[in-house]
Amino acid sequence: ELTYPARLNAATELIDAAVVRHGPHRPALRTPAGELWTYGTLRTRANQVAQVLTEDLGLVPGRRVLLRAPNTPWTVACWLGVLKAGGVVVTTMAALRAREIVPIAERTRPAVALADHRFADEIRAALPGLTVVEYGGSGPDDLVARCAAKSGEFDDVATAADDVALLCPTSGSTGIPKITMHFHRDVLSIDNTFGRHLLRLREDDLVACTAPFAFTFGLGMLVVFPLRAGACALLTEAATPARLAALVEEHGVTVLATAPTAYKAIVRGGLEGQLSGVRIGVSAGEHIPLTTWQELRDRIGLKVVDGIGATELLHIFISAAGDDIRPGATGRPVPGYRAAVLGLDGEELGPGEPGRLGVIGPVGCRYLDDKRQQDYVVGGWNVTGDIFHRDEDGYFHYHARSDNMIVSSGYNIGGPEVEAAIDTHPDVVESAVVARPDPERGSVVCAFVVLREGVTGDPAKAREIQDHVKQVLAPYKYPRDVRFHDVLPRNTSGKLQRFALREIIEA
Ligand code: 3SK
Repeated sequence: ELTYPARLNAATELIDAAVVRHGPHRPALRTPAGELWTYGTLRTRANQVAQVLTEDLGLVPGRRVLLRAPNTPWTVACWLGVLKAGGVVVTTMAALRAREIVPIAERTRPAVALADHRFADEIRAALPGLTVVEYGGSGPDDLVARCAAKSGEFDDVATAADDVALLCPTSGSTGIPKITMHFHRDVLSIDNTFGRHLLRLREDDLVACTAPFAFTFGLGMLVVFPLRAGACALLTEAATPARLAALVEEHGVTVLATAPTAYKAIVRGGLEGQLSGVRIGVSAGEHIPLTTWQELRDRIGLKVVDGIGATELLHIFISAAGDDIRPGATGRPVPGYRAAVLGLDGEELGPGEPGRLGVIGPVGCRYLDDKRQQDYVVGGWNVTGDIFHRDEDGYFHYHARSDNMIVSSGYNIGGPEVEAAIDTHPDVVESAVVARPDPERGSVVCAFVVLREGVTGDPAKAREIQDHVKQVLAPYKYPRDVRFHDVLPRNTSGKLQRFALREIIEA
């Protein structure tokens, strides 16, 4: 049982406590360009951000701050600074486009946005009326310049352990974002469970992770776990698998966390030798194929720690590490969590029977004002939408996703959201999107498109539609496979028959 004091500020525990425990001079954050922030520097800058927010921008505890930026040291300072000020961080993927940010902002109603200078104009145009403070640019109002004028001394707001700290949007299968809420104690819980029992970082570790902070896999791997251990994070902005492998070797990364797609590409490219200094490899976002796992073990002795997590539960809740790994299985419930395979009526199924995964633990799903809460939390279980079976020894084995969510390279892509984007193309009459199995990415988005009469469905038109989707949605959501049909299969009530589309793909 994990217990926390009634008054708890996650940022105080993450950075101020770390400075006391590990000293101000230890490296906390590094970048491939050679930037180095010590624990002392990070604390000062996080305090300065909190000062700007409260003294200049009038932020009061409980108000929300939209954070829009790639993984940079200043983004970490902003994230900690908002929590120190008692604010609530609204995390957004840098890859999202204006039309995806607007519904998130409408739901979360931020008081202010902190944005990397490369994203500031887009957000100003999308959300007129919102105060946007940018950083990393050169203007006199830049957050970095404002921080330089502050003392760096700040008394963190004494938030309650169950005050909301984070609002993390997750796209859901409908494309209408669900906003998950997480408390200050939840931030520490992920370290007290997965971090402490499975990951076990050391002070001398250098951690790299390709996931953005807005994907809570990245937040845990690059911010929460390293700061709790006194370790250092190497912050890389989007990197190809080849670049990632080179960075790992060049910088002496000892802990690597990425999606199976990257591990697969590294193995396929024969680059795994560059990972030979990695003592822990973590894989999440989707299930790592057994062949990739075995190749890494056989070629470089790396036994990758697979894990399943969810934004709703903040981080990983089933996993295995070291000698506990059973190749092919995801693992067992992380200490602190219980898991079960549930039948259609919510009954617990026995070994070998596939069903819906249910999880209970210190972090649970709390959607902000959303009736879909009742679909996720059923009979006390968090029902994640994944199909698993449990074996006789209590290891959980992954089967598939149960909804219309397409998981591609670890990204969750809501089919209807992509369809809505395709349908805004002037030549498109209607479209339907399904997952097409893919050896590299797990699945890719496959779109069946009906064009206006007289328009030819050729490769050029397919590319045009792909480009169109990339303009209106985060580019990773675009359909990699576009097929043209005269009509879409529908039943007599007019309902789309997706299974018929899947049959076409399989044929
Ligand atoms: O969505 C996931 O798969 C995930 C994995 C690890 C940590 C957090 C998340 C959301």
